[in-house]
Amino acid sequence: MFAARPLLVLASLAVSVFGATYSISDSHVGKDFLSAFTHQAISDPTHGRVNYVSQSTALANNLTFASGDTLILRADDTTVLSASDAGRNSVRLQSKKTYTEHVTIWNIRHMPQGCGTWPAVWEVGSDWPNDGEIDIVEGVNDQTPNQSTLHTNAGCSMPSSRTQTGTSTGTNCDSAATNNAGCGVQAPQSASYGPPFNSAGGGWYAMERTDTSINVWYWLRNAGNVPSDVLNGAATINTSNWGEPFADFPNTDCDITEHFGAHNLIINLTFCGDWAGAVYSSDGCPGDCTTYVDQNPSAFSNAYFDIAWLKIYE
Ligand SMILES: *[C@@H]1O[C@H](CO)[C@@H](O)[C@H](O)[C@H]1NC(C)=O
Ligand SMILES: *[C@@H]1O[C@H](CO)[C@@H](O)[C@H](O)[C@H]1NC(C)=O
Ligand SMILES: *[C@@H]1O[C@H](CO)[C@@H](O)[C@H](O)[C@H]1NC(C)=O
Ligand SMILES: CC(=O)N[C@H]1CO[C@H](CO)[C@@H](O)[C@@H]1O
Repeated sequence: MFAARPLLVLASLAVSVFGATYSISDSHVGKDFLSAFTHQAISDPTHGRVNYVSQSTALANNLTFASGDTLILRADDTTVLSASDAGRNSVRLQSKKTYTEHVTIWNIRHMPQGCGTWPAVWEVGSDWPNDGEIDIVEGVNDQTPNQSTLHTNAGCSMPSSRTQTGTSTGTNCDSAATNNAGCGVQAPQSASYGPPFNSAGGGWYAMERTDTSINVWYWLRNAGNVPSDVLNGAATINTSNWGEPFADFPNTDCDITEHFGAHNLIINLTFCGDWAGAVYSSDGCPGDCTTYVDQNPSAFSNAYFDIAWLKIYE
């Protein structure tokens, strides 16, 4: 206990030392997402009960809707599926550009909710896990682990004491050694995810990746402390003024340049699978996950993202 104090003081100094200013490099709103991102009609490596569709199919079925300052990404909520179908139609978008050191700010009005849902906003390289993975927003079955996680190859871990408002779920980021759990941090407020996030009108998620640290923040829509550069999506931002992140991943025992390569930005919505399916019953959801997803399309009427904008700074 005694030793923890000076460590905390040092760590909080480190946040302001590592904060930096950035200029905007990409700004996406409404229809911009259709040209900046690719819809990937691929099979889900995490075995979800999902059928990712192409952009033309998504637009034709209104699963992807882009207009004005709105991007809606949703799952089909009308079709009853049979066991032989591939899964519930949904979308997975991946940015065409890749980024190394950068900041992203996602202005999200609504995220998918419902039993069986597993939405994620995240970043990953072409060679997993050697290029690393940064999960910015992720959760399952409306539970609010409101979690951010790193997944890497061997040799990347987080110190037990860090300057963050969230709670660590594990310090070893090595996917192979942790049964793919990685090193996660849970946000301090339940409203950071799922139904309570949506009731609050959503908010902003921001991630800063430098060669020395990865930090994640969120601010709910009506929070009194939203930094003005985040609120306004300013052309230049200064992360030094953003306060303590909820998740702080320093390079103390993890060489970030070695474990993280160039990343694409990804938004996806899957169902059941390795995480949502495994904890479906213990999360209080009815029956069996695959059957529920197949037979209850109307249960997914709120399984959608509504994104106001995305800005990327370098
Ligand atoms: C969707 O996102 C989850 C969470 O990051 C990921 O584990 C899963 O592999 C993704 N599925 C696809 C097909 O991208
Ligand atoms: C498509 O979705 C948008 C957003 O939810 C909605 O406003 C619009 O009416 C839908 N279009 C059709 C043809 O259903
Ligand atoms: C960024 O903010 C920090 C902390 O308020 C301040 O010291 C620094 O001068 C700012 N940087 C710029 C370029 O404005
Ligand atoms: C509902 C809820 O609050 N979920 C979790 C959000 O994260 C914190 C940990 O930081 C958990 O204690 C909560 O249970």
